[in-house]
Amino acid sequence: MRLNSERIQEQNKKSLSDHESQFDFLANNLTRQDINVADLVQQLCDFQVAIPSWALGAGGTRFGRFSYPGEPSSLEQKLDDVGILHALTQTAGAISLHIPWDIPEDYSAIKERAASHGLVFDAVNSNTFQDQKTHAESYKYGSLSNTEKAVREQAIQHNIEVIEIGKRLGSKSVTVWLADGSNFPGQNNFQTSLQYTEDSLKRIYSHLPEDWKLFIEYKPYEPNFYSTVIQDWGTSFMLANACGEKAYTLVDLGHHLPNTNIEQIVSILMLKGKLGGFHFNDSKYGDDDSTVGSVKPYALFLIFNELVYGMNNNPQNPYPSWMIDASHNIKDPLEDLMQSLEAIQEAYAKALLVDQKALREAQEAHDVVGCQEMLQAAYRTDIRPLLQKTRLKAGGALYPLQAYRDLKIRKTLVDERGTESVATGL
Ligand code: LRH
Ligand code: MN
Ligand code: MN
Repeated sequence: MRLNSERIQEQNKKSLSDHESQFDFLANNLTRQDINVADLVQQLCDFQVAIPSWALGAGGTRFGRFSYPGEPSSLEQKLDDVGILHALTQTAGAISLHIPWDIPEDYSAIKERAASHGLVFDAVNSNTFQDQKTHAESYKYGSLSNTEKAVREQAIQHNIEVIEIGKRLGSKSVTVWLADGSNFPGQNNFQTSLQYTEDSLKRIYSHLPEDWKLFIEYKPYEPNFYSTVIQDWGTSFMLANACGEKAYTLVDLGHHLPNTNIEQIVSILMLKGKLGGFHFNDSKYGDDDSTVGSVKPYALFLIFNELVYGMNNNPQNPYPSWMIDASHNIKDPLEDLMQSLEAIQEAYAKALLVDQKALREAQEAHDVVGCQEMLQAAYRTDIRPLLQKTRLKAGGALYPLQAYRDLKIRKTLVDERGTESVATGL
């Protein structure tokens, strides 16, 4: 399925004049506040978010899975789906693969296909939370932390293979998320589990190419419900420090206990130069993997406010790698991803409106009300015309979701792939 730019431009024509008047109104307001609108548009154009290969099909839970018609059933088709998202939004210029869910067969064909959509390969993700038919050992009692050397060794080798796959694709980072932990008190020795994990991660780290990064993801619970070895940012940070300067903490928004102050975590990690990557999603309860910004949009804005501050003030922290890590049980995955992309861009754009210097001064003057007003004024600004302008400039759709529906893209995918195709992944 190819979505050429002529079709998108044709679609844009319908709403161009509406867009122009809304944009002019906003741009005038922002200019009056001494905000450089052209700079804003450029910063938004440069902001690209990776799409995980496992988010293109319907997710499901342990209670059931409802497939979505026209799901991509091969890596090629997944690339085509991300290509559609990127063509419409111009902000999804990368794909992140989970191994072994999406192992390329013909590397040059896959790379060509990605390039034809303007996509690059973001972090590769290892999987030591599911047993593989080709593997002798089981991860039932853990992987990198397992008390059995043979299991740890298998998990280490898998991660090394994932790095090798990533090298062939042009990825520059590997993300390790461990399900390791325990389900019952007394099941594991906490210290031994952590020590084995550290030793195993160091082995993986020693295979990392010079210009690569190792991202260590944390999560408090699930699938284990008593303890998780890498339960929080502190544990991930400790392990990243133990591995070395190419190892970083990865923050997944869904991997926190309710009400955790994620913006503060982001800020401290950036101060210490250790925020490597980000997985966006939203949740009401835990790792719900809901559409970004659907439940707590203000919290997302506050997180972006810290990210923008860190990107401006913390040269010790590399530019973070951005990815959506959401799943969709009932929605069209592509529509859901477009909603997530829009929410991310919206939060980023609003955070860019905050006058960091004025905020700093108000903080130092202990003007508590003033500080809050500044944040809320930025948050309450309807910046959607700015996002439309950014997409228009980059060749995307003014209204991606509307264009997707009007152009009947899902129908075309179903006609091509059938209603029975099933995507791999969670
Ligand atoms: C774990 C996680 C991690 C996995 C992905 C499938 O909950 O967020 O990033 O790799 O889900
Ligand atoms: Mn994640
Ligand atoms: Mn998760």
